[in-house]
Amino acid sequence: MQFDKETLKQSIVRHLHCTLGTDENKANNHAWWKAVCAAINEQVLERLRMTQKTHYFNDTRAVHYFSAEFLMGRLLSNNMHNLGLFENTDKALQELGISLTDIMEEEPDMALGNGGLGRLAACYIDSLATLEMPAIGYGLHYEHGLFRQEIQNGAQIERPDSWRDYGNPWEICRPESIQEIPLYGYVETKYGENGKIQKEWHPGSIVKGLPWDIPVVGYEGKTVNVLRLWQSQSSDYFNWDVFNAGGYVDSHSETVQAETISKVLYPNDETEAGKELRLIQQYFFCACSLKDIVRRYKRAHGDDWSRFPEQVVIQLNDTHPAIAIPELMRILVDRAEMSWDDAWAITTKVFAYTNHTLLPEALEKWPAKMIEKILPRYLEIIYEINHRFMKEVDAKWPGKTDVKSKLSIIEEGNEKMVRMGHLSVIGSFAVNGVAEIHSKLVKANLFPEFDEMWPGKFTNVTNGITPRRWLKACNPELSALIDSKIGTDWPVHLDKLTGLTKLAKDKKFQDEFMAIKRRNKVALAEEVLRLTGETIDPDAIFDIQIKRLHEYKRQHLNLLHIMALYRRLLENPDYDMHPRVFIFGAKAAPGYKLAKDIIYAINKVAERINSDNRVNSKLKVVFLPNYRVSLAEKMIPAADVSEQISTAGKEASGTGNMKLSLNGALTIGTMDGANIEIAEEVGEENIFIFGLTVDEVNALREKGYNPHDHYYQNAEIKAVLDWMDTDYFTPGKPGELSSIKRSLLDHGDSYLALADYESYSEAHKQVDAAYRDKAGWAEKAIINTANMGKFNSDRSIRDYVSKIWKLESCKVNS
Ligand code: GP0
Repeated sequence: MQFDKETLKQSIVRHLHCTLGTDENKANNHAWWKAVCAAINEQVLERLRMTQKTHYFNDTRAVHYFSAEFLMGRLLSNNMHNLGLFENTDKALQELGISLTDIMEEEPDMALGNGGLGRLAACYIDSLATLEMPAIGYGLHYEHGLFRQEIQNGAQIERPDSWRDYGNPWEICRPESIQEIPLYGYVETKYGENGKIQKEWHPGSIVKGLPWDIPVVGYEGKTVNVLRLWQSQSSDYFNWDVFNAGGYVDSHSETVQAETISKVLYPNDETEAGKELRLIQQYFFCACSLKDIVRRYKRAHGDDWSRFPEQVVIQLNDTHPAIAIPELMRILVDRAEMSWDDAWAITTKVFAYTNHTLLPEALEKWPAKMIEKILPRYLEIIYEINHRFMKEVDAKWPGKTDVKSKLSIIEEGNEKMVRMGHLSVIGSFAVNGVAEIHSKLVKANLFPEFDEMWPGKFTNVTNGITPRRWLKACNPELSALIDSKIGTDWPVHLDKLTGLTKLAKDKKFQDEFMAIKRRNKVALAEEVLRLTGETIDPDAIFDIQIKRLHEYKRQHLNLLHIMALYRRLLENPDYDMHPRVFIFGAKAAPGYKLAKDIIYAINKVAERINSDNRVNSKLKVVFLPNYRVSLAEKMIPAADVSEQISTAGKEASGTGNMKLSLNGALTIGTMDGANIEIAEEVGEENIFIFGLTVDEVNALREKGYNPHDHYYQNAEIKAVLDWMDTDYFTPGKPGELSSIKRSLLDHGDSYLALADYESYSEAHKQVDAAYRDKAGWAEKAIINTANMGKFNSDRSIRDYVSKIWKLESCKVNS
């Protein structure tokens, strides 16, 4: 049953009356939004039911995507597009006198993730449903997602995010599938008949896991999979005073209360806090999910475990769910009373692991003591896994204790630590990095001996993004233009965008393409005015850097260059540059001092520049508060320039780089992560590459890097850094920006910002020159869009399916 305009109209009004208890005259936008969601949900839930029935009857092999984060954003627009109901809903609402654009703004983002890793999971479940793969996402139903960012006097303030305060129309509560999860306590060793040792865990407490299902609608609405998120049952209050005082998450009580487990997402991206509650969160959702999987498997296969690895593959999104490996061992050995070897044979056919970073501070380690306290039986199992693994290492490298201690799951030292990366590699049948270069570095630098032990276990799957959300839904005008030129099936066959290549030099097409870009810029300018009070010129170059705030991502390199431009303009009012607006969006982890200082500095520099009428016809800077998926959807279609400027070797892949290029922005970037593959696809003439390569970075470090050399040799660098010590940007408060200077000089500039500065500045001159050639720029922008086919997340999923999961798609009957 396809909904036409009339049916939709009736359904929306019926829901307004019968679900929302209001009517057309009284309803505000929020009520209209809910009524529209309810109307769309009729289709969603029908397809969900059909999908589940089909998968059940076909007893399909399925992938289970375990992730501590799913950064879903808003779902209404996405679901309408994927069901092909967008236009009819729009028309139906028009006839009711309601603006669809306005009511879509009512939807809070589901911000159950920090950044790239969480958004990747969201794109992947979209592609899995689109490709009609039997798949389920498993994660945590955080009551509070990533904090809402406010900017007060230039500084980031964290406010709690309450995405469910007025209910979430997309989630279905499933109390019939509650799981009970043990914690704490002790292990009893028993001797059964014929001396067989049996372990029994006597838990100190039990928590309940309540599942919420979010339907995941594939494109064209054939398959609707689910994302199942676990809530620990809560009743208690959450102490917001502790939250705001910077204590943020952890309660001071000795044992974590059941209800706090799923209260809040840890806001640290690419760092590990080592907090007990975080470990419990990981364990909690893995244990609930595995029980759920086992229950479903047993329903079909009873106690015959032999087919388990044929039916179940579990993808670990980073090491956050690695505790699932010993959990499956516990189920098989302690519960199903299987021999260790049989259990291990099954386990190592079930798990596969994706590595997302090489940053040492992001590689998870847990104190063995902590695991012992919370999960006593798991520590024993981890020791046993390690013990047997050490024998293998010894067989391969006899007597080499250094290799053993390097590879051991247990890091010896003052405090014994459990290395979750090692556990993941050892317990998985496949390990992948997320871009070509990153996967090479994973093998060569992070896990070389593991690669030697198990040739072929390591592989690459380059990340991707869903073109449904990141082009079709967020850039409707460009999508319509593309439809008119190459047909309408590009959202599932993104390679077809190459059909635009032949139009790249076509004057009329260039004009249409750039006119759309300009209208998107006008729309963003309005948003900027609304959010910051700043007026920006749509004819300026919109130069955008959007991502988490991290030293390795080098927002401060961008800032140094902005300050340098400002200085050039002050020294020479005729300094020749096309007007440029630098636009930032970034959240900093609440405890990451320097990251917050950089946000503050960007805002202070922005204030000074924007209010300086000597320069602000040519230069402006805006920092948009509370960067999140729904804001990204407005910024990306309006970008001319995409800043992807991480230190080579540090950004595993990047995915914002793909989104921006797909929408016709040109990248200024280093040879890092997927930038390298983007350059390959679009060609060197259509991207601005600068800076040290991975090899050059290593060579420089080898030789000994001294940032002071750049400070003394480059007058502009010196002037700009010294400027930070004055009160020019912070009147009456000199030194407020000095921490950045100190990090670059006194603390050694760990991410080589100064080493790359000159090359970056030169690349920006090329950007400026290129933009003045209107036709040349349009051609480059079109070529960028045309060549992004590779970065469709459908391609990534097909790679996972063929290289790792060995899944088959399953048609769901209409
Ligand atoms: C990697 F290790 N990433 C982590 C992490 O804790 N959080 C996170 O978002 C990111 C990488 O930084 C990335 O390069 C990558 O593309 C993404 O994971 C998905 O693989 C940022 O885009």
